[in-house]
Amino acid sequence: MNYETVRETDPAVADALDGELQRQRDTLAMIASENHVSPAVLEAQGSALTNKYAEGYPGKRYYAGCEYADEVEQLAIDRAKELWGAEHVNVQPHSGTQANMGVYLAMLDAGDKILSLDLNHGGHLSHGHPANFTGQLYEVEQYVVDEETGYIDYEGLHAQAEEFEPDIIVSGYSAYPREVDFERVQETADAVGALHLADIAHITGLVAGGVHESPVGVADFVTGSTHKTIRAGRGGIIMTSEEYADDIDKAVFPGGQGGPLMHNIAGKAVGFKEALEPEFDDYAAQVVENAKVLGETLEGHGFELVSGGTDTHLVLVDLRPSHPDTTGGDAEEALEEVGLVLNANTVPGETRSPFNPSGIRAGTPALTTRGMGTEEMEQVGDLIARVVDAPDDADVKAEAAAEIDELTDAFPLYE
Ligand code: DSN
Repeated sequence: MNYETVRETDPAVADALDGELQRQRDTLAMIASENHVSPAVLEAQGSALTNKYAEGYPGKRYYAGCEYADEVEQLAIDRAKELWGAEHVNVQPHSGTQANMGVYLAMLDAGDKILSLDLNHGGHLSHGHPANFTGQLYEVEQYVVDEETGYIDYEGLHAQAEEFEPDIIVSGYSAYPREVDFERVQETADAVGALHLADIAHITGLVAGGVHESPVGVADFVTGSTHKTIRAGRGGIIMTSEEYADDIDKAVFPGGQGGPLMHNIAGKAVGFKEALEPEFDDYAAQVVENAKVLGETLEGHGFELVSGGTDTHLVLVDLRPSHPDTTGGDAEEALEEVGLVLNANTVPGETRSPFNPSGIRAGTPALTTRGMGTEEMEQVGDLIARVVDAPDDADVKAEAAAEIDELTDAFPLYE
C-alpha cells in the first residue's frame, strides 16, 4: 500500500497519509470504537463512486446515471438485512450520530422527551447531551448505571420512565462493558407507551457474529455505525420494521442529509459481505474472549474494572481505587508514548472532569483483526499495568515500547 499518486500531486498530504498508515502499523489500536478494515473495504471507499450524486434511493433517484450506485446500495441493504435480520434497512446515514438523527427527525417533534443513559455512565453525545442538537431540541432525562455494580439499573430506568413519560427510550451505549438486556428496556417502553431506539454502534459486529443479544425485532429502531466491530465502510445504518420504513427514509433524505456518500456505501457493502462469511463469527467470539482475558489480566494487577469484567469488546477501568493519583489522561499519554493507543474515559460516579477523567477504556476489535489472541492479551494487559504503574519511568517505557515493536512486527497490518 502506498500513496504514490497522491504524492505526485500533493506531497504534504501524502506524507500525512504515509504517517498515518505507519502509525497504525506500529501501534496497538485499543480505542474500543476503532478497527482495521480490509484492503477490499479501503479500495471500495476510495473508488470513483465518490464522484456520484445519487439523492434518493435505489430505483428512485433524482439524478441520471445511477445504475451502479443503485446496484451497490441495494447490495449493502440486502446484505445488512441478511446479517442482522431486519425488515427495513437504510444505509445512507453518514455516521452513527446521523443515524440517530434520522430516527429522532422521523419520530419526534421539538420539545419531545428522550430518556437515555448519562454520558458519564457510558451513553453517547447523540443521546441527549446538552452540547449536542439532541440536548438542545428535545427534553432529555438520563438514567444511570448502579454505581455499586456498574450494571444498568433497569428497575431505576423503569421507575424513571413511569415518572418522566418519555416519547423515546434510548438503549445501546459507547462505554458499557456488559451485555444489554434489550427485552427489558422494551418492556419498560411498552409499559409507558414510548418508542425504543437501540443504538448498537459499538456492538454491530458482536450482534452480527451472534455473541451479543440482538435488539432487531425487539426495539422499534436499531441504529449503528458500520466501521467499528462490524469492520465495514465508515458511516451509519438504521434498521426498522416496514411500519416505519417510509418515515425513516424520508427523515434521512431529504430530512437530514443530501447526497449519500456512495463510496462509503460501497465500503459498507463489501464489509457486510465479509461479515457474512462464517469466519466472522469466529472473529466476533475472539474479540469478546480477548476482552475477557485482557480484563482478567488487568484485575490480576490490581486494577478495578467497572462492573467487575466484560461481556463485550471493551473493558472500562476505574483508576481511582488502584491509582488514586493517576488520571485517565496521564495513563492515556504514557501508553501512547510506548505505542498503545486507548482513551481516557469517564466512569460511573466520576469525580474529575470529562477532559481528564478517572478511567481508561480499552477495546480488542482492532488487535483481534490483526490476529492477536488471548496470549497476546495477557502480554498487553501486563504491559498496560507496568506503564500505568510507572508512567514517568523511562526504562519501563523503553522496554514496553520495544515489546510493542515486536508485537506489531509479529502481527503485521496492510502488508
Ligand atoms: N467516538 C465513538 C466512541 O469512541 O465511542 C462514538 O461515536
